[in-house]
Amino acid sequence: MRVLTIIPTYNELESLPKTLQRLREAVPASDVLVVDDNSPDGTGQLADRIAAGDSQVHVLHRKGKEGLGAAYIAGFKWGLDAGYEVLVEMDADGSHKPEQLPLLLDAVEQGADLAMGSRWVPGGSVVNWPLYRQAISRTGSTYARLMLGLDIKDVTGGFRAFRRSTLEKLNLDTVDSVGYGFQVDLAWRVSKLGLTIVERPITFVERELGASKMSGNIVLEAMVNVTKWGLAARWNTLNGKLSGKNKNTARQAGKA
Ligand SMILES: Nc1nc2c(ncn2[C@@H]2O[C@H](COP(=O)(O)OP(=O)(O)OP(=O)(O)O)[C@@H](O)[C@H]2O)c(=O)[nH]1
Ligand SMILES: [Mg+2]
Repeated sequence: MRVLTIIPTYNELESLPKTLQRLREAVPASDVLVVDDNSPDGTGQLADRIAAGDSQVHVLHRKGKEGLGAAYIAGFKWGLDAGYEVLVEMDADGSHKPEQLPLLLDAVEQGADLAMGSRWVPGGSVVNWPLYRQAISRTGSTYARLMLGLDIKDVTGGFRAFRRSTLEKLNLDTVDSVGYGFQVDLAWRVSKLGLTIVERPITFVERELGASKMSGNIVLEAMVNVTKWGLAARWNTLNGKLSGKNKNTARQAGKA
């Protein structure tokens, strides 16, 4: 299968070279697309220099910082246009181990429509993550699971392999979530389509270099969106049941 690993970057000058080197060694068959949002620290130019020496590395330059979600959508479109069969999401900061990517690719090869790296299934773990981050992540995942009725343990995780046909069904132009909400949004869309999602245990390592882009706003956006989607889904179900009942009542009235 032709695989493209998409790595969104914003100010990842220190982390990107090592991540790219590890990825190219761990999964030499995968092409790579760095999607840079015009990082002020020059990550985009660094990526260009690496790409100049490696025909399997590509760079997509975007005008400015628009968030992780927008960067991935642009990357997916680029990859779909180029004909890739599997499209991978991976962070630049070393949190996702390129050496574990084969676990996800194997799952897709065995039939999964979406393979997700998971910190919260047996065998999964986090390294050097402060307790408060673990608490936010676990609580966020549990809330999304309950609200959306998702059977996924790590809903916000960002180490994923999508089968091409899965992305083609997602209506990417209507996705506008930015941060963790984007990951939940995509997982939920795949789940609603009834496609096969599998979780594989991964070891998530806290970034060693550079600064986090996580913010209170990103967490808030995810919470608000999950609540909105969950309530809308319940409303639709209720409405469906009510209109079904009304039809039955009308039918019975017609018979009488
Ligand atoms: N292109 C682009 N990439 C982004 C943007 N925001 C974050 N990223 C990248 O997305 C990946 C994840 O961002 P992180 O800052 O590591 O966010 P996080 O993993 O939730 O936070 P930490 O756990 O603190 O690292 C990294 O590769 C970032 O460089 C953005 O607006 N545009
Ligand atoms: Mg990170």
